[in-house]
Amino acid sequence: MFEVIGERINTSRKLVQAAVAARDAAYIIDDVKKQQAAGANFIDVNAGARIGHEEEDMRWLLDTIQPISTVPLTLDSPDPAVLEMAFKMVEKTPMINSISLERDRFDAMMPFLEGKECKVIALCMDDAGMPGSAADILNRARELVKALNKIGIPTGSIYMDPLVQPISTDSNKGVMVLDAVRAIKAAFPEVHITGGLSNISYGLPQRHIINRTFVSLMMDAGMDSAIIDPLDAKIMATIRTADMLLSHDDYCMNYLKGVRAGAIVS
Ligand code: THG
Repeated sequence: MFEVIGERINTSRKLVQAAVAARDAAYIIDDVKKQQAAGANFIDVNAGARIGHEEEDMRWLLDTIQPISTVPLTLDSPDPAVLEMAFKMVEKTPMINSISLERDRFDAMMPFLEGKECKVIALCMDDAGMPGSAADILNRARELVKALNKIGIPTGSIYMDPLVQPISTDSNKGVMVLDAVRAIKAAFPEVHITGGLSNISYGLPQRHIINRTFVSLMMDAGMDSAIIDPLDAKIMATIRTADMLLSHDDYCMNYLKGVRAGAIVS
């Protein structure tokens, strides 16, 4: 079944940043409870936006969220030291967001991840920047799987993020990432595919319809997880419906449950 990573606890969002700065625990707790009730399978926690405060903000967020979280957390930081601190704080096996092939980050993350039990989001990013073709994405995915397997992370614990890029700058960017996802799944059937989706619509009007249509295409290609806003009822309904249409919902049970709960309307 598709796994939803709830993206709302991120200090790049104005209201979350204000709540974190004011140490308003009630706001954060309410938001996490809403994401869980809406069907989030993981809660992403990103404290990166208040420069110079990331470590203390992450610590406070984890102290605040952990007592009420019913699902595991996705620890979201580019800073290996913040991830290491956060990893030590959590009780449920977390998802680490993220590792990439960028030299500094890769070299710091490898010893940290070695032998650990966790899920890992692996970005198809290296020091040359964003990937330029489907083959480029596949090559980076291969390197990441190889390196992670070597330090004891099984392929089934890897969530590959192929990096979605704006279609407004190059009309092939949709097909490029869809082809890459198919190729990664053909080479590594056990690997998960995840990522943010909203980059696809960057620079275009009416972004939600683009994001929603794109997620169903990505799911057909093999995406089985995404970092999204679970309170966006329309994208959640699209995901539940696409999951059923792609044979991931025996007897249409989840779809019917969603309809009865009022979460899926046409
Ligand atoms: N891949 C991986 N991790 C990621 C991303 C990714 N983590 C961060 C990000 N991308 C996904 N998370 C968010 C969280 C919040 C928002 C977008 C992505 C968001 N953005 C509003 C906007 O852009 O309009 C901010 C507006 C506001 O509320 O102030 O809400 O791709 N592995």
